Amino acid sequence: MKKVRFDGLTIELVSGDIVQQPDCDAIVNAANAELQTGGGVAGAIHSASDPELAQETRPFAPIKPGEAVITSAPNLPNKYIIHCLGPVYGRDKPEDKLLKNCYKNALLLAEENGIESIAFPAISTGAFGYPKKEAATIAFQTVKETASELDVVSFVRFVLWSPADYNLHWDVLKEM
Ligand code: AR6
Repeated sequence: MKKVRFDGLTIELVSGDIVQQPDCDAIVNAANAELQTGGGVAGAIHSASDPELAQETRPFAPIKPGEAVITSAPNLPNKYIIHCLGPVYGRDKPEDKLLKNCYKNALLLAEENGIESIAFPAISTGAFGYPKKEAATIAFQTVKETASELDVVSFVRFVLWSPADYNLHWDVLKEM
């Protein structure tokens, strides 16, 4: 586990599973446009949750790349799930702006909902094919740029699936 402080925010990196972050008010889903279950993070969250989640997301769908919506977190230890649709690398353009919008919109939605602690997966870096180092740079830059707009949100965790992803993210963060 690694931690850095920035402008009143703690940014933490861990290796692990997004559905096992009981100490965070909200977890972020790397969703599909339909906000239904799928592979990777979306599959893990919908499986660990309840069919009620798919019912709660349905009225919001479809969402566009870069958008974020918030729901409750049935059967999970968190209060909220923030669902973000990342860009498909090579298809949804401009990818960097769309990925940035995901992180920014999720953080602002957290702020509006009184969320103090939030856990992100590495959005778009699985099925959507975003190169991990570039995605990590955008993720951290966006958190830093948005920090001045956040009073309530004070803790941002990145949950990286593999030790290799964790190491790559730490290399990027410490350079910044
Ligand atoms: N906890 C944390 N990270 C995870 C987990 C987990 N349980 N499982 C995978 N990862 P992805 P995307 C990592 O594919 O690229 C889905 O099918 C994974 O190694 O979940 O935004 C949806 O239905 C990768 O680094 O999200 C969408 O159609 C990162 O999380 C589509 O995939 C994101 O991988 C979204 O693709």
